[in-house]
Amino acid sequence: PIPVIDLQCLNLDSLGEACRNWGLFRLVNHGIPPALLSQLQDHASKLFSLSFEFKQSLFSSPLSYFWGTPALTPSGAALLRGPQKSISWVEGFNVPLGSPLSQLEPEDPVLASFRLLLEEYGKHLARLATKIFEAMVMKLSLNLEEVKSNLSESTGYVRIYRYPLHSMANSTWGLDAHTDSSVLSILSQYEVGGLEVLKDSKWLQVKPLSNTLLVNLGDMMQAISNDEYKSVEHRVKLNKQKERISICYFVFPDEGSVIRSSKYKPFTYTDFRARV
Ligand code: AKG
Repeated sequence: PIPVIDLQCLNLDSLGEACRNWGLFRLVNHGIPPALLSQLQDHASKLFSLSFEFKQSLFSSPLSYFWGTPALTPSGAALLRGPQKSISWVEGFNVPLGSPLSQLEPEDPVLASFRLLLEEYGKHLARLATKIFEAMVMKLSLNLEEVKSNLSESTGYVRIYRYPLHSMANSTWGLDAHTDSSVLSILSQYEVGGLEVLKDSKWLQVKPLSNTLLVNLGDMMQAISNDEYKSVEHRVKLNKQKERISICYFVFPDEGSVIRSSKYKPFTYTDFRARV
């Protein structure tokens, strides 16, 4: 079973084991109100149900819209593994948390309430990311001050996905196998499953559990840990009956900041992006 980490009584040994052996874990007692998670889900569904033209018109707003590929932002892996495979059936929004969401059209009621929820959610995510990252660094016996200066919660971003239902769900991918280039990714998935992770060369389903978040380590964390921790390969299957909505928060350092690890040459976030 996928490891479970309780944030209220954080056990560093269990955390280290999950990071080494799995590269992901379920997070419980994270302190995010269940109502906030379900409201976000409802609002995301409403946002996706708006017209394509409207969604496209948000392209250059802080909620940049994509369809088919999350191309505006780094999609993974590069320093450690080279270019990633392609991705397919998905639409979504990228929301950089550091950007002024207040620029969103205030007269649109769906956007107005979505913005408030995202701002609230963003604060929780920044809190979780900091706590989890610090615990990982402590477990790795790295110098927190040195590594921490690389991280900035405001440079993380949220990506909201909708995977449409698809009659050929077995042969069509929402997201093809990939790793994340982030330090950490914190995923909120709802009732509809589809996420799979690679463990010991086998694909395992990661069923959604209520009020449980999923944390997966990205390539940057693998590099920071000198490969002790693992950036886990994952993919998303489509569903024949139901569409799937998920919300993922990617933790990234400031663009110019240099990440040092003894195994790799010093690298920057931009190095990771450049190779995608
Ligand atoms: C990613 O954002 O890297 C994902 O794999 C998303 C996973 C999901 O939607 O459950």
